[in-house]
Amino acid sequence: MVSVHDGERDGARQADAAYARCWADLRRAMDRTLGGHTTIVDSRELSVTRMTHADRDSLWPSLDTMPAFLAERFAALSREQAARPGPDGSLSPVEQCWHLADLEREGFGVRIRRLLAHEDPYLPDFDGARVARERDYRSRSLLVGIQAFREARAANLALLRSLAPAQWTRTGTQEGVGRVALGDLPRMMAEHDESHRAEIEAWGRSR
Ligand code: NI
Repeated sequence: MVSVHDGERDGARQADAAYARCWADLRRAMDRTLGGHTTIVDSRELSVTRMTHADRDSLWPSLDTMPAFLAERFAALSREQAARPGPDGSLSPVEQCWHLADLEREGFGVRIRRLLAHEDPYLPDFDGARVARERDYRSRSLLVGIQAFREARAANLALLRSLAPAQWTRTGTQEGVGRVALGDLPRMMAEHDESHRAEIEAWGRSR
């Protein structure tokens, strides 16, 4: 398993640390996912999802409502307020929205499509800290970021809901994680949402 991920190599900037915390949350979520819903079936640590349809169905409501959660918490902010960092160097509101939007498109969206289109694809890491540095999220529009996330999330969920049962067990290898099945993706998305919901709740309490 790989530990160097998502800005952990250069923790000098607070934003990097914030994205690294996000990664640590996701890593723990993956450990829970692999522990609770998958099995090691050979030396390559092939994991096969055991989530039931009921398990997955229980995740759709929170996955569906994450864009509305962002809009409800952030929509009334001025541009200056949206760019102000959260408590303890956590992400500003506009960074939260664009991080979620870009991860949804370039992380989860790309992984879902590669798992469907290819046999045992390699799934590159999405380096949230590097992407954030390169794209200067704080200079962007918060509302455009929420809309980008809303569209990407809706497209991913529509695709996931359209899958035939046999497709959920398609597998690939994700950089920094290992073997993942398509059926793991909804839970990974939900756990990632949850870590950001918690940060946004903390941001709300600190105001
Ligand atoms: Ni994150």
